[in-house]
Amino acid sequence: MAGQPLFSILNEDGSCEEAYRGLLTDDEVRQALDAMILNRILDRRLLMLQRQGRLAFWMTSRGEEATILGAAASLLPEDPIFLSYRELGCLLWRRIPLPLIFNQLIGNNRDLCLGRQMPVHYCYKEWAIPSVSSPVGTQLPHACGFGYAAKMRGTGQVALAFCGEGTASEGDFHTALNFAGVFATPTIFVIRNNGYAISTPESSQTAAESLAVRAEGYGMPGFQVDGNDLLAVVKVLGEAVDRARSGGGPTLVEAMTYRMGPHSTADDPSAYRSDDEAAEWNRLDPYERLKAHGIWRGIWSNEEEATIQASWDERVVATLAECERHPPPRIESLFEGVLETVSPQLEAQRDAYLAAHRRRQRDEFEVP
Ligand SMILES: Cc1ncc(C[n+]2csc(CCOP(=O)(O)OP(=O)(O)O)c2C)c(N)n1
Repeated sequence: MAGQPLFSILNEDGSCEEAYRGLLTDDEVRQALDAMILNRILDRRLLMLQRQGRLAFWMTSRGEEATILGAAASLLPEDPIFLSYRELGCLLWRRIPLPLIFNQLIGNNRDLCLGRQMPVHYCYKEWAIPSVSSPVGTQLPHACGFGYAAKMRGTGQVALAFCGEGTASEGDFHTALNFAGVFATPTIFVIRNNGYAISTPESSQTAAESLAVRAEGYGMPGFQVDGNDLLAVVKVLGEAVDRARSGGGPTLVEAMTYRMGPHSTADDPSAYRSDDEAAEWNRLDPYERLKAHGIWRGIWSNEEEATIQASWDERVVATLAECERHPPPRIESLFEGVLETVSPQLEAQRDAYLAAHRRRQRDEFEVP
């Protein structure tokens, strides 16, 4: 319960109590390690791509993978995940094909949303990933509403929403948790407490002993968990999912973790935090802890890690090159796919815009 010591399962040497071993199968531990490796390769490569001017924007998730993957692993494929923006790992856990992810980031003509959203504003209906929305916190009432609808329709689905500890200070957080508590919706709220909201430290977000204690005021269970311990996250979220699916209502989980990289490609963390602090969290690196666990289980090795790394590296480079070859969406698509019937006013605006666009293109290519 909220207020109690942080719940962890993994010991320093990667071992765990026998009772917890079954939380994940050997295959699931391997899948999580594989996803973490890919997540880190993407974090590094996409950051470089942005620096080279080939990508507009990227947001890192290095250090937070256990929280993100642990949440995804606790759900069924049909349970929607309302992302904030930093949860690439959920897409990897659900095995959304890499080209679909890259097409979104690039905003090319194969992007399912045709470049209408910023990079990392994912939307994959087929994988139960509703659209990411830029104003932080809006995903929380969305998840609550989805849970309410699922309850009324009896679909058995559970909705999970992520937010950062900074977003927990938004009004939408209160709206969503209060509604979810009152109507006992099958919704799980996961706060990724990664220490910072861009440069604002977590200490500026609350005077209470934790964010998890807020759950009591909303009439729901609240838990703090070691967010860098995949097994601990799976244990706490697995119980929350079972409770929600069996009619027990919502849960608030505060996962204590650390953003090891910058907030986004427009941030320099050395301006607001010390190297010593980052080094301390390096010791708790969620990948290293899960790797130690895999070795302890006898299902993972350094050789296997190197082979998987090399194979993903190669696939990522080739897939990126392929996706960069696709042109931007047709300019006309700006006016398509939103309204079933286009009004005469919009038609006139479209025609004027396209005529201006053609004129601009002609001027650009005309030799003076
Ligand atoms: C309503 C609103 N206010 C401000 C912003 C600008 N903004 C984008 S991300 C961010 C920080 C959010 O921090 P946190 O919730 O802790 O999540 P984290 O980025 O650490 O994952 C801010 C202030 C925004 N997108 N929406």
